[in-house]
Amino acid sequence: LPLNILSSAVNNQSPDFVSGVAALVGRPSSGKSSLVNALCGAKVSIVSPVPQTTRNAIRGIVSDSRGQIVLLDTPGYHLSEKSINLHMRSLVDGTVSEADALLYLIDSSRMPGDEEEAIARLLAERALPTVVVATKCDLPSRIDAASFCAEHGLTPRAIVETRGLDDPETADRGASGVAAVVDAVLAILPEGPPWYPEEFYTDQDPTFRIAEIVRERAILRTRDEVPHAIYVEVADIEETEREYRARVFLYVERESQKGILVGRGASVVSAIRTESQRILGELFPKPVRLSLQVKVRPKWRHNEALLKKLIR
Ligand SMILES: Nc1nc2c(ncn2[C@@H]2O[C@H](COP(=O)(O)OP(=O)(O)OP(=O)(O)O)[C@@H](O)[C@H]2O)c(=O)[nH]1
Ligand SMILES: [Mg+2]
Repeated sequence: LPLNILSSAVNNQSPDFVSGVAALVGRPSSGKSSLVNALCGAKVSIVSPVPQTTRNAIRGIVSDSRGQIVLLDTPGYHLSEKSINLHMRSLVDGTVSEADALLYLIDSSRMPGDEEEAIARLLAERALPTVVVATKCDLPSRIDAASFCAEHGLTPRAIVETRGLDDPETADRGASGVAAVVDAVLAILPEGPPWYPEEFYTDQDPTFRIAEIVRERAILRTRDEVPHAIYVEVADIEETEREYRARVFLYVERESQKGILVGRGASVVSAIRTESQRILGELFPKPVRLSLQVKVRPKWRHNEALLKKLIR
């Protein structure tokens, strides 16, 4: 299967080549995963309008002649005492500790609230080299990132605006602000060799990518509490000469949610399957054939052992 980590490095680097980890931090739905995908020029991290879509620290890789940025997408920083949110928040804290630089995303279309204040406090304490990204500048502005940072004792090395990244595939790297984000991050990373071959844009294993694409499609087809109640497990993958075949379970917490996810005459789960296969077909070198089954696992979001496995 593709996309395993290789140890060989890019050789044609300049003497002042930089490399390092840049972690993306921001409240839920601030546009972190959309920015990672735009930076990498590929679908690395799943995106939806539902807050708390990302549950893991997802790596995307950006390389050019000046350096290599290892991006770490993180779950939105959400103030809630539910155990799943505690797990996600501690993942963000851990990710920030590993980073050489931070990308702090401030959604310019939303009023800052307690959550934004809490993130600003956290980042001010860490004092890592930071690029602030004011996202969604195509929408009416409700916050001025520069004065917000000044009020909260943050001294970013740069403030960059991004726009139009709800459609990262068509976004122009210049006009959308994506190229400026790359320039700003390369300017603050330490000198060092590349960690991945130049052509790599992620290090996720195929099993995780399949699970995430299926979860994205399931989130986009459901509403209210259902998206949050879904987790996906790939039971097994088989590779034949022509295709990959994966058996996938979608778990929800209640019978009623299962009914919604399956849909009348299995219409919803069939649509999830078709869409996932189409997207995975573009990501993998061969077609991916899925068999999906919806199952109920009561209160999985309170299962500490499972959360430890899922959120990392
Ligand atoms: N108008 C507009 N919408 C955007 C932009 N960037 C992202 N969005 C939308 O914002 C929503 C959330 O985007 P995500 O990239 O999933 O946000 P996130 O920060 O990763 O969210 P979590 O993983 O839930 O924390 C999606 O509906 C995106 O399409 C932008 O530049 N402009
Ligand atoms: Mg995300």
